[in-house]
Amino acid sequence: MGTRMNARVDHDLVIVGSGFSGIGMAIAAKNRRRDFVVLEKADEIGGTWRDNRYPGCECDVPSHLYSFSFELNPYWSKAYATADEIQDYLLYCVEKFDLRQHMRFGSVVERMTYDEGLAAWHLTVTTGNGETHQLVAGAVALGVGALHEPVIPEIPGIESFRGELLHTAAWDPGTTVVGKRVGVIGTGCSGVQVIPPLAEDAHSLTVFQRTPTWVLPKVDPAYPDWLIDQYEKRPWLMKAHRAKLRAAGEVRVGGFTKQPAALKAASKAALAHLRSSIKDPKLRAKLTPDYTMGCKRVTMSNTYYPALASDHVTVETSPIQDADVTSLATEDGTTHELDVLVFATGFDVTGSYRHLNITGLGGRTLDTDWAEDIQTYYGVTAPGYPNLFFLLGPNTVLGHTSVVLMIEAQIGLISRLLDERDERGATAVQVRPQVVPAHMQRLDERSASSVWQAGGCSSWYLDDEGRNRVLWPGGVGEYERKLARPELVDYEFTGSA
Ligand code: N01
Repeated sequence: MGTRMNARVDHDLVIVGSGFSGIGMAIAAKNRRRDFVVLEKADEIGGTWRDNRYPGCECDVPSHLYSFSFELNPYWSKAYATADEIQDYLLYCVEKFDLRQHMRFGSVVERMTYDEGLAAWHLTVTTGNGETHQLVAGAVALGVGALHEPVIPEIPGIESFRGELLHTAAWDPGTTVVGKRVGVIGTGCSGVQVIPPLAEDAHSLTVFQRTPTWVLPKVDPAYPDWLIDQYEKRPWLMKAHRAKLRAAGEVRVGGFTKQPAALKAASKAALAHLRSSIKDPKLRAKLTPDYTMGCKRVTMSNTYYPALASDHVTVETSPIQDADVTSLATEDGTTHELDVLVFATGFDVTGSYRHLNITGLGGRTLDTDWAEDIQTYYGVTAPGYPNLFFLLGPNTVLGHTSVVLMIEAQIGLISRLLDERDERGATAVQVRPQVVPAHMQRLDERSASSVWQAGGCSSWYLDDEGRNRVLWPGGVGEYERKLARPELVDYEFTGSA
């Protein structure tokens, strides 16, 4: 099981979650012969790509960039992988690196409390059979996912609705909408993907749109067998392809943070896509965004607009008023009779952390600290929470390229900090509180001119005060360099093993 550094703990490292973050962290821990377990609340590995099983679910980041750099996959079937294909890739990684023996499925972390005397975390964990037990961890890495906790908007009367209610992120694969009257609330990335297949099967479909989305055409060719064959035989070719995709992502970030002409060109392409797909001027007006492209995540689809143009599909822009047993009413006085209502209404980004009830040094809680403002250092560590690490934490999500790159950089930093702690004979590592405000100020200054804050829209990227606490406002290369060569003076190493 690896080497345990601190004899007073059950495990040197506890990893929470088994999506890309948790699996990547587990591989790194295994390579370093650390003693670790992975706590997963579901009964199978995977996060986003296990839970998002709605029809049409795909990743809008190119497949060859959406994989670990150390485990490239020549077999992606097309430019943008489906959810199933990505989950299969993760399953493959778990088997290849023999991680199942470290997985504890059906394990829900209810509470985490830091014990300064032990320099360790006490975790209260409930298991599938309802039993609760305690674990003591020398360090905890949280890979609980930014996009995990579904948001269901409050709609007066919704509890009386007798039809089927579904959220895109908690889809029952047995669901069929054939011949049914379906409503979809939300037109973000999930809505744009789920609407076309639902429209194909449904008797009628009503799309409740609050804000129209920017939609680019999707160039998604299938990869021919000969290419897959070449990638298998000559991995350098696949690496070259990946390098190009990565460079394109780095160019895009300039568009989001400084809004140059590139974004204008993309807006033109999206509006041309809208014009050529939607002939009815009234519908086109409804679907035309009134905010700068990139302010919300840009979507890509060749089937979304044609679905909305179908005779049996209605785009309702009047706000939802309330629900009753069989219908949703909108403020314009229309009653929409429905058999199925789908929420494509997104995620509560800090919700996953709230459920963990994290108490750090001196009894401070992450909930209270983050209710005021989310303060982290490169999204990986937070002052007052020693030996605790976030994967894909605040200000490290990307709107333009692959988050797996960020996750790998974070895994490298966490591994380095833990190694350093152990080599120094210390028991705790935490970011020095005094370096964090200046770091956050730099992020704020960079975010202020970004399209996310200045683009004239609201989105899950911004907190209640309008501050970006989700996205990294820079390039991936820059982030990787910062994490690969950390300023160790920014961290405190305390205690003695
Ligand atoms: O969620 P969202 P999502 N009444 O929050 C609407 C990733 N992702 O699941 O814009 C009416 O973006 C809301 O309206 P408005 C990706 O990073 C990736 O679609 O707030 N409508 C909006 O239209 C993405 O950014 C892929 O006015 C209500 C929608 O619901 C992130 O997940 C695929 C409402 C929510 O959009 C989240 O995307 C899918 C209400 N009360 C998702 N409340 C990839 O391909 C909310 N809305 C990688």
